[in-house]
Amino acid sequence: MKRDLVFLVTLISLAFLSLLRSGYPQHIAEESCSVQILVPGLKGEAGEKGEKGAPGRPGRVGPPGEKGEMGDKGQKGSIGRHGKIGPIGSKGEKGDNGDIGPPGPNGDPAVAGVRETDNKIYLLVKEEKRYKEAQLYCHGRGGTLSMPKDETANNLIASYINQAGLTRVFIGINDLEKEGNFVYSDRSPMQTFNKWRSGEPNNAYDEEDCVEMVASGGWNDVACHITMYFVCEFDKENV
Ligand SMILES: [Ca+2]
Ligand SMILES: [Ca+2]
Repeated sequence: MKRDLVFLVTLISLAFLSLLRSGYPQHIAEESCSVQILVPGLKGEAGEKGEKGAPGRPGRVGPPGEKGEMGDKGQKGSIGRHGKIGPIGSKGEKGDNGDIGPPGPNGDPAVAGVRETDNKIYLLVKEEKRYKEAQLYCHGRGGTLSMPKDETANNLIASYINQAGLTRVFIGINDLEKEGNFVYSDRSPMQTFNKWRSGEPNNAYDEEDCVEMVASGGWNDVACHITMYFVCEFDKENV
């Protein structure tokens, strides 16, 4: 481009100068030997490509884009911490009664607890037996029908039968071998201590050879074939 312009200016300058010198166009031919008429040559080849220019300035900030679509749901979070303990609730109503439980094991009907002294154990047996059966029962367990030989023992047995709600029990005294000769069930003879009730022993109907104690602690001879509860005694040394 620049070359074309230079060429054009040169051409115009030369033409103007030639007019000034000749005044007439025919002078051009006459003076052809001295004045060269410049005719433009052929267009040159394209030049080499220039180097890459520096980067331009950044453009202005564009307007906000449209709102995007909602993203996918995130992963489930971990378990949170325990909350604080709440206040104590009000008392509930009384529940229904529970079902009746199964029956307990059978107790020993013959035994109503025991009583003890320093060297004796007394056992009230709530089984009605004749005197000799009662004696066998006690003997089979290592004892005898009870033999109150002093006030203390007699009071203990009396208290025992009272607490059991009884009125009479066999004790270990009899005159089976010899009428009127009372001995203890271990065959030891009666001593000075006795608790015969007033008028006893009376050997009523000539058949009373065994002895009962009544709730007051008093003694009475009775028939041996009647049945009643009885009290055994055991030496602690033999238990
Ligand atoms: Ca008698
Ligand atoms: Ca009697």
